[in-house]
Amino acid sequence: MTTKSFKPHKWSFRLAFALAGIIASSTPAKAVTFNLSYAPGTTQSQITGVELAAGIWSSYLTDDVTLNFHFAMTDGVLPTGKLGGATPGVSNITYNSFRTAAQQEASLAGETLYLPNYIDPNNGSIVGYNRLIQDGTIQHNSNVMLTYANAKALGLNTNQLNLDGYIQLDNSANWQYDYHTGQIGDNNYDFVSVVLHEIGHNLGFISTLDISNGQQNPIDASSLDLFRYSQESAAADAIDSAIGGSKYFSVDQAHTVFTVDNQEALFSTGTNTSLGGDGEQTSHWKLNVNNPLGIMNPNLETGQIGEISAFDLKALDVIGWDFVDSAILDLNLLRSEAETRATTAVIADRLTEVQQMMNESDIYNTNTTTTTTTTSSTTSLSVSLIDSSLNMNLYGSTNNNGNGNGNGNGNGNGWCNPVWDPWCGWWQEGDAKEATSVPEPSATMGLLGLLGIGAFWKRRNQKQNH
Ligand SMILES: [Ca+2]
Ligand SMILES: [Ca+2]
Ligand SMILES: [Zn+2]
Repeated sequence: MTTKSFKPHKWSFRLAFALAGIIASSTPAKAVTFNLSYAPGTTQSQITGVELAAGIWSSYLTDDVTLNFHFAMTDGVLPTGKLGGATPGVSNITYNSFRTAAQQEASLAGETLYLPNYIDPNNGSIVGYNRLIQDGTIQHNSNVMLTYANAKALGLNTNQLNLDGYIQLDNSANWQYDYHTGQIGDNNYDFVSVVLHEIGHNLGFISTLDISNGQQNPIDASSLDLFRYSQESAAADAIDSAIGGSKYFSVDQAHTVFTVDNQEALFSTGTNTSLGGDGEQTSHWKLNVNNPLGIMNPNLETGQIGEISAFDLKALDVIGWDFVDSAILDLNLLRSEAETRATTAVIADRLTEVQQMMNESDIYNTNTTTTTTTTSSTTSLSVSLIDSSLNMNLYGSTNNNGNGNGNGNGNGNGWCNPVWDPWCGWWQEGDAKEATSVPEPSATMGLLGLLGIGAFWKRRNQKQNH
């Protein structure tokens, strides 16, 4: 009797196990693979959180690519009030390369992709795109900025070994690691939500407008910026690359605002409030505290959980990603898979590679792009390149480089030198629910370094007066 009852039990257990392997697969047949490494000191809960966030993105994105991201918890490195930062590798490619690849992908998917065009009046060929810039004029551009990951999604980056991006979260925030339960305490920040957000930037949800900050010769638009319009720019048959105003996401060449359930996809309009920016980096949806447009909302509240939305997915779709919009997330399964992967996670110090990636990118040093440079910016180009090669030590430097001005970064561990490297990355900031619901301006290190703490407080007061 004992053997008889034992055998079928063992058999059915095996069958159940085998079936589980088939039907409970949490990722689509084709999915993005994340190849993650972690700085020494990252805890197992944190690694599991990052792996869960990666697993969630893999549940949506079906591109057959492997992304190499490095993760670190940092102390006093991010600008004050920022929960996390993304530093993607970024490359500058011709608009025609991007356009050809993106159109090809869209047609394979049976979709129509509307991209802005600037047609050469002499021969009728598409040579770039028109953009409305800060001074109200139209500029013709023939290059575009893509994150390394974005380029991979389009088959334009075949480098399998290099780092594609760096993510850091602030070690001092009151983190909680319970995304899978949906329960985050009123005084805690959800760790996984912020990682999802920073991965989003690395995937290509970036804007270069904050870097240009309204200057006369703005650096080339990012792929996402190609879908940023205003009524004014639409009338001029151009994308809108100015700070301030009202900017919307359009996937039909400016005719309509992309909308889901009557909610309009609007973008944040810039950290430079003196130019009319709303105080948030342009690489985000418009801030909506209680009803965010998606994971790329600029802020996260305590107790809040961020989710990838149809808005986020559409934005990634048009810049080159393929996705399944019907993904049903089994968070408990994804979480257990993440726990398993976390036990064999790669722990490594890769800051030299991070720095190399930044050096090779076309944005982390000023004016290294192929756009026309003026005499004065050529001067700063040579200065910044010298700085890069000789003493741009972003991590663990004991030299504050004149940044010890009380803005929270004068700790000898500078994230970025605001004088030579005005652009350091994209942030997500945290807002405590019990505090004012008006967000603090997400000023960049560059602005803080150049304008000083006085300007910071002034702008903050302006915000609160609204
Ligand atoms: Ca796509
Ligand atoms: Ca793709
Ligand atoms: Zn962000």
